[in-house]
Amino acid sequence: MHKLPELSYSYDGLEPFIDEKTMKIHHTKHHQGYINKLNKTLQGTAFKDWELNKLLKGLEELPDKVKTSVRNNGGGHANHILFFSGMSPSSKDKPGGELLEALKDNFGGFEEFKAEFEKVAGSHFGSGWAWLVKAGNGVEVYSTRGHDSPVTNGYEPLLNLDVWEHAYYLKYQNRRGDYIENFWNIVDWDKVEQRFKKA
Ligand code: MN3
Repeated sequence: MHKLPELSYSYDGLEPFIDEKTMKIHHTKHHQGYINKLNKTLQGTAFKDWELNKLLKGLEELPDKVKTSVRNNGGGHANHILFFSGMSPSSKDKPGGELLEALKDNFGGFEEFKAEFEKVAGSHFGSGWAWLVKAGNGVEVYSTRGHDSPVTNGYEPLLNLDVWEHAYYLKYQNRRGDYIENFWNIVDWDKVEQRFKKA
């Protein structure tokens, strides 16, 4: 059985950048909803004890009757774990160490990386996610549709931003750009650095 992880901060912890009501609904209704549907799909199958990463890595080999649900609900579960745990009320302005070096190598600098991430997140059509991933020896920025996970494509996710409307509509309505810009205030760069080291 897959379970909803608790947040390491309170629902109002990311105010004023993400509002309490959005966080509460996002965590207890949307994220929990994906978990409920995933568990229902896996119930009584050979995959019920598989870890999330194993399911997503092996997605294409899964039988059709579970594949679509694992893509959408397993992906939804994994992406929200990464998203919620990648934010913090007390975050630093920018990463350091090897991650900063990788961003410089790939994008020319931290500001250039941010501009690229904002462009990808802002121009993604419809529901999906913007990503910073480790790909081979470098890092890459791109977006996925629905809840598609970079893990399925062999990438290690480092940072993601939910650009489904449920992630920002109550506070920002159609102003996705403002939501994206404010995201930088709450990125937990210590966490992202740790993910980079482990990847
Ligand atoms: Mn979401």
